[in-house]
Amino acid sequence: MVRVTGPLAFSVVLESFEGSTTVPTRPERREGRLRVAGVRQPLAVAVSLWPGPRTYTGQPLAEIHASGSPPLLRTILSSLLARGARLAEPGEFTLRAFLSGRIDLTQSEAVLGVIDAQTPAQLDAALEQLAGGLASPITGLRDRLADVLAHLEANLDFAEEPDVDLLQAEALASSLDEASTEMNRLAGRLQGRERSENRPRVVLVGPPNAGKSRLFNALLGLDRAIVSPVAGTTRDYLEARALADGLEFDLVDTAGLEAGRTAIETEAQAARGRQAERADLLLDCRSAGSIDQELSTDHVRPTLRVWTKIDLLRPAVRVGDQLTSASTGEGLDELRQAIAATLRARSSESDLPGGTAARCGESLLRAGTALARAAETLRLGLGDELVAIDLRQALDDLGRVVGAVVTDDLLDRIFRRFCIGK
Ligand SMILES: Nc1nc2c(ncn2[C@@H]2O[C@H](COP(=O)(O)OP(=O)(O)OP(=O)(O)O)[C@@H](O)[C@H]2O)c(=O)[nH]1
Ligand SMILES: [Mg+2]
Repeated sequence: MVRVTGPLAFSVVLESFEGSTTVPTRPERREGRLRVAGVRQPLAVAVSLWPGPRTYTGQPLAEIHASGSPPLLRTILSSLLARGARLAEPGEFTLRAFLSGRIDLTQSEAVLGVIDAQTPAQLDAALEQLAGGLASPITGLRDRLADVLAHLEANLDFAEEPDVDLLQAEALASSLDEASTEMNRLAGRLQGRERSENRPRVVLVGPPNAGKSRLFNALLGLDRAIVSPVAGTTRDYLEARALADGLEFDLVDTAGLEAGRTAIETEAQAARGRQAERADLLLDCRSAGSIDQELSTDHVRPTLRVWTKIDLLRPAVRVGDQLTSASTGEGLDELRQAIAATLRARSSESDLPGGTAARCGESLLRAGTALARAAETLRLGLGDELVAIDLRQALDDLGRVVGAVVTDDLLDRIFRRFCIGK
């Protein structure tokens, strides 16, 4: 299939089409033959034609469907090129969709998110963003802010009028505070999603000798980590890609939780702490085989409690506890299911395509700060001019998120990550 878009798309395609060559006014599919240089027989093809502006790019769009073979594709392409078409740049279709106002910048990135999605959860998140999940609250807020700003600026133009009165000021200040909180919340959703790889991280933690490394190996089905009866075997952390219920994630083994006595141990503990902080999910391992396992760690990250070595002793369990034995394999499938279910539940509420996260986090935070400052200025009665400055700043930052304010450099950075034809 070859796609052609642009003001001249129809004439370029229909020029050598043997069949109806009238310019369509509605979407149409036509069967016919295409004359191409270098092929003696005209090719049997189907041509689909969509007049603008209700197309992906906002411009007329044509598709040529032919039987697939690389030399045939090359021939069709070169005859289209000879007739005045040119090859699209990476992401150019989506760029045109953005430039014609069909989609906003967060939706353009969502297209990339859909293409790059590795898991159903990432696909869900990207599709939600494509449907305007991030853009609509921001666009709504920009509209409200623009109204407030217009109001303030009208007041400024009539200098003899008093500043916004006190009651009005308080109402306005609290709605700005609300908006500021909303922006910080959105920025929070973006945080931690900036890693270039979108795989979630699942980190094994727990006391020394709890059986973390052996569980790590068992979940991977490989002997990667060193396992031994000596407490404190694992020093550095180990990381490997794992799969649970169709969901890919990075599994991380860490040093047992204890106070470091030597420099190496202290470093191992620091590394464990850093890994735990970055985790999307912690597997807190306790050995069912030993009695001093009451160690409670109040984890900041979502956690599954995992009993290990249940072949040795059955522990008293609480709801949600996972029972496993790396030695008999018992409970491993259930643990995989639980990992996948937890990651899916979490990511559908917090995941956003990584590209958007990296680009917009800063702007949202800046907008949040500007709005909070504007509210403060209003309350202190420091004058409408100062409030207006902060509102303009916030509008600008929010405009960057949805692409109402863009620079060529930004467009280049986003769209060159696409492949050609998207
Ligand atoms: N019977 C039994 N033994 C286990 C099981 N899992 C681990 N072990 C044993 O428990 C000991 C400690 O296992 P490791 O996996 O090295 O423990 P760890 O938590 O990684 O320990 P550190 O790296 O020192 O923090 C080893 O002797 C393992 O063979 C299990 O499911 N059943
Ligand atoms: Mg270990």
